[in-house]
Amino acid sequence: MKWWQESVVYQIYTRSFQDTNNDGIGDIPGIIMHLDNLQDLGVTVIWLSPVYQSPNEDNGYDISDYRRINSEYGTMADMDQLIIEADRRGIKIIMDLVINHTSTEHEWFQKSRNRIGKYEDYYIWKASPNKELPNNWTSFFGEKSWSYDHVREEYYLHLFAKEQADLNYHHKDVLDEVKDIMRFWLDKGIAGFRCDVINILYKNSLEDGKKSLILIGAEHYLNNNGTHKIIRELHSDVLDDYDCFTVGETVFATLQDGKDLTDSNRKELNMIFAFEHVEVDQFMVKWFKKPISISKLGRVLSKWQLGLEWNANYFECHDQLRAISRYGDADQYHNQSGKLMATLLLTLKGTPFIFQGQELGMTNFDYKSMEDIEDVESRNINQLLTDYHVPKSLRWKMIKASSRDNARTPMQWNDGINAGFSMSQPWLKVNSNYKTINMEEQLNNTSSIRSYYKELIEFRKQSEIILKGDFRPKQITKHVFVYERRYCGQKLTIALNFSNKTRKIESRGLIIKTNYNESYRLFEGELKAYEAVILE
Ligand code: ISL
Ligand code: CA
Repeated sequence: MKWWQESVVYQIYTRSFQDTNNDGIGDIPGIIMHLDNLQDLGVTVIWLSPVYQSPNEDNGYDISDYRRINSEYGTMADMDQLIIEADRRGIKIIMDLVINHTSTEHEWFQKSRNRIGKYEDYYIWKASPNKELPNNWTSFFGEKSWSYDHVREEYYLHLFAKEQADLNYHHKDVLDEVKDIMRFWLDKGIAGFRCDVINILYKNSLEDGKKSLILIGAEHYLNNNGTHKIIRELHSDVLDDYDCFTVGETVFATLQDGKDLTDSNRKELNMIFAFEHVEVDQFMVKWFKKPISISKLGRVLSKWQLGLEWNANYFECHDQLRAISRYGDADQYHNQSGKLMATLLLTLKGTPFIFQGQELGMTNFDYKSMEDIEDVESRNINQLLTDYHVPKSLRWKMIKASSRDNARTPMQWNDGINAGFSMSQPWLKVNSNYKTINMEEQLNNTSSIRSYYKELIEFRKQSEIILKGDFRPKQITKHVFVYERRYCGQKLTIALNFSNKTRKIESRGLIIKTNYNESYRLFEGELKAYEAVILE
């Protein structure tokens, strides 16, 4: 096994993690402050969401200098110290590599709009004599994907916010710049990259896209050979020289795309973040709070588990809803459903990714209006819905049920001022449930969600079956998901009840883990509400 297959990764969204200088914004010293805590949890890799210099239109996913640290988060010296201090605790760091686009404040863009030297074609520009948009493409954030630049008097393409201009991968120098940036960070001792929207880099053509409800134009840039070629080149020219790994964030990837991207013979990526399982509740369910289809979730997860040799597993990140609020019951069965999601995440085949606060069972925000929202995606969607005359209450309902800020609320460290995140007004409001859901309360409480994460992470590290075993779905119904892991004639059965009623299942066995505190041993086929068991 490779070290990154045995790893447990913890994603840190620095802005919301821990503020140490009381400006209301999380920072790198705040991460250093909690390294012991992460080591205690059993984490062996940290994925840092972007901490590079950025005007923060999209919280760091709009980079203006890849070799500088955002001064809100600290200095390069802080970053160097973080790498050293993490290493002392057996924790490696992977960075976010955002190379589909840069901030329009990036020096390259500034030179490009002024047509300076080789930079002229670093971005995707299009003249338009009659001021019509160059094509009908729409962006991931719902708007048109072209903006007019008054300096160059041309349109530029942006598949995300208008402050995030897409780089032009038809220009060879762009890729060379990326390689240098990667080496810069790898030489500093980081252990790899989470590659942001890595499957959309190469644009085949700029022709009009097919009619579609979302993302018009995607067929011209999703998972094409140009992108595969770029990824292979990054692998052979850079990554191969280091002991590191990559996880690609791959929007709208099919299982076949996943196979192509992670097939070790092709030398592209080590694993990907697929989206199908976090899209089972897309739109109707997410916006209108219809119950999520557990059978669909089970089928999708099984398909990917069976289809790939190895992959990344996740249920939360800075773009997704909180898992308890989404798949569980945050009110009545908070503790059980938090542990249920932990059981699922940590017993699947692949490398598990935990998002900060997930180990505490943090939930979706409790905001009351648009004024509390910072997320650029939510603000754009709200604007779009306003333009379509969607009534305010319905707009809010939709934003509340889908906003990425649900996951981005500040970490809940204790029941003190601002949940211990900061002494001054946090950049994004703290969830008011911090009085009961917080780290301090859970740390020494043996029945807390955090204690369960810690226990299960340790269990996973010791279990060859979980680490190396095959995956077999056993029973997938409207409410339960049961699967086996098998290795060298041994097996474990994992049974999960995603409902608030007792459910009968076919499997039997000896319980070695349960998310209920009672110590009962023999499992006779009845799962309690939101119960999760691991059977021998
Ligand atoms: O978050 C989404 C839906 O709510 C996705 O459409 C998301 O934009 C997509 O998964 C790409 O995400 C990544 O790149 C974006 C950035 O805003 C996200 O935070 C990042 O994870 C642009 O860099
Ligand atoms: Ca700060």
